Amino acid sequence: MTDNRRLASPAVPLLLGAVLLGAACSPAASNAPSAAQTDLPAASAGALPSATTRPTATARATAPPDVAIRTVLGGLVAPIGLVAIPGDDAHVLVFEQNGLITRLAPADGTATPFLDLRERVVPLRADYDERGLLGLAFHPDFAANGRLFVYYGAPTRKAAVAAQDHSNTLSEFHLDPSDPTRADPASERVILQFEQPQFNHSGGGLGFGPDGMLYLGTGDGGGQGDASEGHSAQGNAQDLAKLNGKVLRLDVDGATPYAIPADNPPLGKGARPEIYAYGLRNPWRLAWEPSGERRLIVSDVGYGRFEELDIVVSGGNYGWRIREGAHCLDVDAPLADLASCATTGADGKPLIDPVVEYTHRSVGVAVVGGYVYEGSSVPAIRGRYVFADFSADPNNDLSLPRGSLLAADPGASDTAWTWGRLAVAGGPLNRYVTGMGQDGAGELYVLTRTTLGPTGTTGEVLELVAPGS
Ligand SMILES: [Ca+2]
Repeated sequence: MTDNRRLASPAVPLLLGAVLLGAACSPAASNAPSAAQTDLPAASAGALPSATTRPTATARATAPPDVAIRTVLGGLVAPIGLVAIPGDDAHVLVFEQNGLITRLAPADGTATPFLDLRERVVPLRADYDERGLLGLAFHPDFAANGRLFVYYGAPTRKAAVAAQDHSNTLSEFHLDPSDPTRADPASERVILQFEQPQFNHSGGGLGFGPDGMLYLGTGDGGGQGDASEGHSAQGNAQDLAKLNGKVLRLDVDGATPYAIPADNPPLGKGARPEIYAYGLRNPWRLAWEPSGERRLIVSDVGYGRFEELDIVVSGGNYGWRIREGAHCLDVDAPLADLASCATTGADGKPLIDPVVEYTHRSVGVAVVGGYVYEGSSVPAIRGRYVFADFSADPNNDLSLPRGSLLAADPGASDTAWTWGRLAVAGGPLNRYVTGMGQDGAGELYVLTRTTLGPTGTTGEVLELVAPGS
């Protein structure tokens, strides 16, 4: 069954029973939810399904709170990211899925318009959508050159072609020389565009690495199982001729609009040279460790059962759609436990398992990558990688917001990290969590809303603070 057919079915409350960042395509959330859930083996329905998953014992609803939240800004539509402005520790940019970018002083909540891309972003569906403005990153020399980059879904350039939903667009803007508190909306320069067959799984992780290169996480193109119309026979994520389902690495200083870094991995004849890593489904967020090895941590949203964090290295194959998390996957029977599957991709290279994975039954349906905490206001989480999940969907019901905060302990090993829930003062968040943010001092923020779709005015910027503060 194609995603389009499923989307067209009036009998399936897909947009409330399904969802974000690809969890919408879960077969458990569409065709036979009850059977799918009850068919899950006990080992998979619990919290500890695999050797790569070692939750800590810190996380029970009754535990003392690890963190508290402070509302910094409300009344937004769909905030999904917050990034520190280089050279200006007093301000951050908050970006929303609908294309609005706001300059915010977290200390007092002062917010002013920075850039409005609403007319350039593909029109969003109010009930549920994964398109829109998905990523924002400052050039490493932003304080001197005023350059910043955004990744968004624009109306497709190929309207006459079947299975083209929108054009994934990476663009550069620069500050307005007459008002450096804003970007110049006329300064857009498109760096890269590529087509996306479906409305979901556009990725969105965007950032400059310690090496000065620009990294972009791209989704597999959407639909279900990386096997819908417009997807390659082996899936887009395993097709090195496509940009979908990858982490790309570009040198935006070496040429116009970009150069291929000389040390991008050699991936063979026909491979797109922008590809840094592949076999990803929907790499929604990415960030580097702030010190030490500076490993690249990518959150890859799963299909029907498993959410994952990956340490992404040059030339790595992260398994999708041969595997989901550390588990074999049959896209035609995605809830089945396969005894075995390929351990390498078509190129013979090994598939790399996640450092953290969790089940939909144990936590939630879509992992939201965060940051290693290096701030000072919450000593209890210092050094931990703080991340989130969009929402739990007990009984395939996503109509209530049930986002979670999580934290992992980056270890020396790239094979298994301990992790657990963060207990929030006052109880559950009761919000959908759509993104994490980090200011110039390393303090962390959570971007939320209480509507499933990108509509309304329930969007909030929450700061993580110490309990009792
Ligand atoms: Ca994977």
